Amino acid sequence: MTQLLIGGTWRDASDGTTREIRCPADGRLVTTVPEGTAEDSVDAVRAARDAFDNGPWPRTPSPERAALLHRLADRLTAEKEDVARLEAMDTGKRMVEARVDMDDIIGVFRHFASLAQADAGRVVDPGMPDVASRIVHEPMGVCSLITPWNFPLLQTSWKVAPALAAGCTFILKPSELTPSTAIWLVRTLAEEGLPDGVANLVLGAGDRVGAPLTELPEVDLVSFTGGLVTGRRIMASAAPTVKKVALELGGKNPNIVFADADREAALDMALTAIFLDSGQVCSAGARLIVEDSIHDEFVDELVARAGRIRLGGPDDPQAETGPLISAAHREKVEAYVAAGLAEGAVLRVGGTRPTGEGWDEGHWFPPTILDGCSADMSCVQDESFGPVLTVETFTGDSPDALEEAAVSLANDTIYGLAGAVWTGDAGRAERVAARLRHGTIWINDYHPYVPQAEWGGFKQSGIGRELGLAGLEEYRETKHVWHNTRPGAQYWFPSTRPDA
Ligand code: TXE
Repeated sequence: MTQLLIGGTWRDASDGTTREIRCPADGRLVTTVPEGTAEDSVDAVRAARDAFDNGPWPRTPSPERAALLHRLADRLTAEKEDVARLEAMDTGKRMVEARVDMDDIIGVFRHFASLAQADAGRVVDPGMPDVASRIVHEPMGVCSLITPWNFPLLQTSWKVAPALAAGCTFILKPSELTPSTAIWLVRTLAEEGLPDGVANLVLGAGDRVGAPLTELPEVDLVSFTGGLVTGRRIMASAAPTVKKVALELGGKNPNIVFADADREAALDMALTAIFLDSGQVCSAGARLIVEDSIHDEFVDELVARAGRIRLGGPDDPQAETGPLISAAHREKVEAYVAAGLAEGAVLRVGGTRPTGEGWDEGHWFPPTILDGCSADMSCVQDESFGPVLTVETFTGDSPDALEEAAVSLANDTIYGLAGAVWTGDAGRAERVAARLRHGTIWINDYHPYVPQAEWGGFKQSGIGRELGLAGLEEYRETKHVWHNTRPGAQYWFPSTRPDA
């Protein structure tokens, strides 16, 4: 079933428009889906509102909500290969990576199932004998969940799992480029007994279907993962009705390597940091900030290894990373590289798309390294979201000055999602980690995350946190209940006394 799901009914777009989904690796037709309209979004919001106000889900006991999340995780475990294939076809990523994503998603659903009963509230001591006072957490309400194309089902699970655990209803709008696993998800939730109207699915481009999801007063929360420019627009459109907004807007993440680091580990992970999933990762280590004394040796080896990374599609057993998501995105990455070169960066490897048979049908771009960069260049400040690494160096005439130089480069960005520091000196590692203004810091590692730990950005990388316990709290309202157990008139206005 490839349709919209609104209030428990599967249907086509109200104006009958459809969109072809093509695999970014080779252009093959994957599926055809409805391209929704603003009218469809309005209907979906109303359905979610009705399910929240009048339906059973917000009042379903938390163990039952947890059980449903576990059943979803069971279904994904059983259907892992099929769902991974849907993801690989929509994104062009290798099956190997899509399978890893599925394992992560199963973990996310189980994590929020385990939290559904967590932190139910607390008793407050009001300091008065005849008052019972308590804090309770209630579901936030109707949530618009807007997700991107790089890890489609994974990023969706970071929103859907806590929304359901908390007792919310939602409208899910996946990226128009990668809708297939979102369709699987809402269908499977319905099959597992989620009441009608709790999970609604609207497909389509943001400028067609987005406005009602971010503007209508019936929506209580908008949770968005995507680009900074779209994030700003969504925040502005949610402002007039004072919705809660949760935003994850990517980053320009520093990867600091001191000369005393384990050289082989730092080299290997510098490659993974930026070239995993062809750089289409919000936490990609796109800025290598390397101590000047090891720059030449370190970057020469990095360039040699980057040039050996093999590109290939979902089923290519030799492939080590996949294509970019779309022709438009590749053009953006190419323009970003061109701007870097115009500003004086030195191209060390990559930089031009492969051409010829087997390449022309896909959106390929090779691992690329721009050396000789400085913090005032646009290629160092702007997110490319592609396989492009910029290299900066730091030096200092004392250990403190060295650390200061590294930290000040790493914090010289409007973003603040993630970053890493590589050093053999544990004290230095902790000092630098403490000063980095980023939401996740890896010490002598890059990229691992677990659903138990919060994820999100400082500065313009976003607002709020996903995963961890905070990732559940985003979907809950806090209410104070005050119960006077011995009520009596107090006559604040003396003239209103009956005997006055
Ligand atoms: O993302 P958009 P795009 C960054 C990356 C990339 C840039 C643009 O730098 O190059 O963003 O990518 C929906 N109302 N990231 O254009 O526009 C859209 O349909 C409501 C970082 O693909 O942010 C999709 O579902 N929704 C990132 C989602 O927003 C709207 C992941 C993301 O699309 C909308 C992806 C509107 N007005 C890109 N306009 C990360 N943080 O990981 C668009 N959308």
